[in-house]
Amino acid sequence: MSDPTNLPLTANHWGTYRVRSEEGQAVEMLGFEHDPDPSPIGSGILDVQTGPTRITEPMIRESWLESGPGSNNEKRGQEPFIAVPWETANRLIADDITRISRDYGNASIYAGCYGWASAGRFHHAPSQLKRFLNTVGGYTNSFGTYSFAAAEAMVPHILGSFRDFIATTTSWESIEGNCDLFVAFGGVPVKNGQIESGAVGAHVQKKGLRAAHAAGTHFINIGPLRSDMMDELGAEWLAPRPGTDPAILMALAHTLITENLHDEAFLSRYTIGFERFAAYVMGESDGIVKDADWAASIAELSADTITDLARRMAAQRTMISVAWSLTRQDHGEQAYWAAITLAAMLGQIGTAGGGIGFGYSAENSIGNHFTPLVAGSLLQGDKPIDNFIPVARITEMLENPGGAFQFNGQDLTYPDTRMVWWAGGNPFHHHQDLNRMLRAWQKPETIITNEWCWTAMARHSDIVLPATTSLERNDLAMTQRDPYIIAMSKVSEAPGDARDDYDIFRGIAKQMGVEDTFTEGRDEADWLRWIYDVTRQQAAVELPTLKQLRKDGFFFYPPPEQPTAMLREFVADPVANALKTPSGKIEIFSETVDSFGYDDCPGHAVWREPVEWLGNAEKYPLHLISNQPKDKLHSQLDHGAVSRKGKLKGREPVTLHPEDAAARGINEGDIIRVFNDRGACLGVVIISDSIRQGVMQMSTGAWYDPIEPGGLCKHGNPNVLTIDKGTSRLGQGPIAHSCLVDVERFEGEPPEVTAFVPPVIKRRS
Ligand SMILES: Nc1nc2c(c(=O)[nH]1)N[C@H]1C(S)=C(S)[C@@H](COP(=O)(O)OP(=O)(O)OC[C@H]3O[C@@H](n4cnc5c(=O)[nH]c(N)nc54)[C@H](O)[C@@H]3O)O[C@H]1N2
Ligand SMILES: Nc1nc2c(c(=O)[nH]1)N[C@H]1C(S)=C(S)[C@@H](COP(=O)(O)OP(=O)(O)OC[C@H]3O[C@@H](n4cnc5c(=O)[nH]c(N)nc54)[C@H](O)[C@@H]3O)O[C@H]1N2
Ligand SMILES: [Mo]
Repeated sequence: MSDPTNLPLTANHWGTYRVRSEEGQAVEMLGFEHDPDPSPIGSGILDVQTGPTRITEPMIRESWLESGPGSNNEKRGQEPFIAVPWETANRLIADDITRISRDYGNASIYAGCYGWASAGRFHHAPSQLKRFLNTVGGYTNSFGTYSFAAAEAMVPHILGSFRDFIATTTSWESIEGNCDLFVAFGGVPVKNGQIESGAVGAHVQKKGLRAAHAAGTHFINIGPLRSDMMDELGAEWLAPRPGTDPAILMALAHTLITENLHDEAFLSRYTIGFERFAAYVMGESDGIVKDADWAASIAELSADTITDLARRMAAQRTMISVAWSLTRQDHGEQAYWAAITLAAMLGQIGTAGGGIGFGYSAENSIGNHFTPLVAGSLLQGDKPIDNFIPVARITEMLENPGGAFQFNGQDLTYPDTRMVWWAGGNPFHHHQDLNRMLRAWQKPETIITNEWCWTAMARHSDIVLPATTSLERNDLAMTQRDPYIIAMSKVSEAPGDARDDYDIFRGIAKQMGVEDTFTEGRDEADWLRWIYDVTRQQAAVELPTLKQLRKDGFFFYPPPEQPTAMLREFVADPVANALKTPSGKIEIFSETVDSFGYDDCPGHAVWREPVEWLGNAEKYPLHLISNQPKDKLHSQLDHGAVSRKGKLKGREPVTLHPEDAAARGINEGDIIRVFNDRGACLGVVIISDSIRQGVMQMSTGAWYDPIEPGGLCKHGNPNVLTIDKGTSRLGQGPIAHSCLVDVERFEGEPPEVTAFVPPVIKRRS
């Protein structure tokens, strides 16, 4: 067998792989030799590069093609598609952009287009779409992510930035040997560390956890799932009611204040507004004392556990880790603000292994040791218009053209959307309350999707443009938060008429007479050179030439000598290294946020009851946690072998507590119907006492597969159940994790899963 390190490399959000190809197609993906813990997710693509789920020709929904834009929109997702040549698709799209732009203005084109697409700085589908639309008058964009929208809006008011601090998270090297107590709200589920947006050279999350454990760090997993922490860490498991973390954090603060364990010197030197928060915690401002008894009744943790935890945190070097999931909840701003406040009270911010970290639970980079890289990317061009919506307000935008809404201190209005275009994302995966979204989906006259496989998003479009996968193109994988730069090689030939997103837009741009503006005369190779040059110019060390990089396959961008400790420089000199907040300090009270006058997000961290939680679970008694899937990234590769292997009876597994199962006569392996007023889906039961009683867990990612429009999802997409509401007027983030449901055994013949059966495709003679 030949040396695998001679094989070409490819990269994706779940890792870097050596790829063996046969007859123009990748047949084997081997973990990168520098990766101690490669993820199996990668090879999930091998069996679906071609076959029935692959889209190989441009497709147009029958009524749209025959009767024009806006025809029979209610049939989206059910009607046959007609395969057409590229020239036809390009001409019809060009005409429709021209019509909408002329009659309604470009704000009526929504291309916020949220989604993870694929790794690679050039072939990044959403950037390609946005660049193209900027050459033809612009579009309405989106702001923020589904990952942590509430934090992206909130944390800059407290720390001056959010992104800066996920790029400078205290590294595992700093935790190892320094951190005594690692308190993880939302745990550190190693399934998630398989992922990094943009690239992973070496997976380090497990290694970091093990090294810390071996050096004596004690872990506490606070959350509904024991499996959110590796067994071998011997973690304590506290399982409060989901969504009650802000109340627990308030009570921890209360204990510190009453026992005089808070660090007044730190608070006065590095923060402002502590008195306002303390008055709230002590009940002086609203008459409610946020003590351990108060929190115990909200969270269903014992008061002693809370006071004891506060004392332990004050007595030892403590890292507070807050999972990103805490932001994807009603009032998702509050857990982060409260956690930062508590960390400031402990006075350990900026120390080795202590302070706070955002999302050790989430990605490989959080805790990884790297020098932040300023990587070049495809330019999106000047924006002719700057309309936007907060990313998770898509349904509301479609429902309410011209409607007013508030966001982070701004009064804004929704555009009158006529066209929706997605490239590299899947709202039928990521958005909440899909049945409501489906109703709103009838509003636009034209929906276009660039995709490589028949996702629900593609099926519910009018025009589907067949894209390539990252295996089918050359690119550069680089991200700010991973030390490896990977030269990605084309290892498979694209099937049929599939084109990469650049060529897709180049064709439409040509039709519209703006090809040169779109391409600037560059082809793929020119753009890659340009992107790499920009990166080289800004790099801290000399990067190899592109030719050399291609030859070597990768470059390891050297991390700093000292392990990273978040906010160390600020703590060393808070004047010279002032934060980008109005005061230059950590804002425990924010005049800015207070001035917005939002009762759902006032001037300091507060406890607000979530819209749905176990404290108001009268009608639907179970709290649904729809966390990230272990065998795939979101909906990507759900149709591939790795994800399919993880299904039970072809459907999404659901974990139930033994008591909740017994109370409903449900047994291991039963097909169950999960339901609430918003919708229902099927799943297959795993019974386990490693979940908190009253909580059920069902990962995201199963391709949406309704029995009829708005009906039961046969496959198990939990977003038919989740609620579509903003976290608050400040962040307007999605709140998937605040969701109540009930379950029952599904009786009778279960309907066949058809998620992976392509739509009917017709051909014109
Ligand atoms: N209930 C619930 N819902 C959630 C969450 C949750 O915790 N619970 N989490 C949320 C979070 S954090 C996120 S980030 C979102 C993720 O939501 P998304 O990012 O929208 O999900 P993906 O499945 O990654 O969608 C990416 C799509 O891009 C396609 N694609 C990949 N490469 C290319 C390419 O090169 N060109 C083109 N044209 N297409 C490409 C893929 O096939 C896939 O369909 O989901 C959110 N939804
Ligand atoms: N394998 C894999 N990894 C992924 C992804 C994927 O799709 N697949 N997606 C990536 C993306 S886009 C993102 S944004 C990150 C997300 O990273 P996270 O947001 O951290 O991921 P989740 O799995 O949604 O949540 C982590 C855990 O938080 C716990 N939790 C939920 N609600 C609460 C609560 O109210 N309180 C407490 N204390 N705990 C709670 C749940 O038990 C859950 O397992 O993951 C990334 N990693
Ligand atoms: Mo995310």
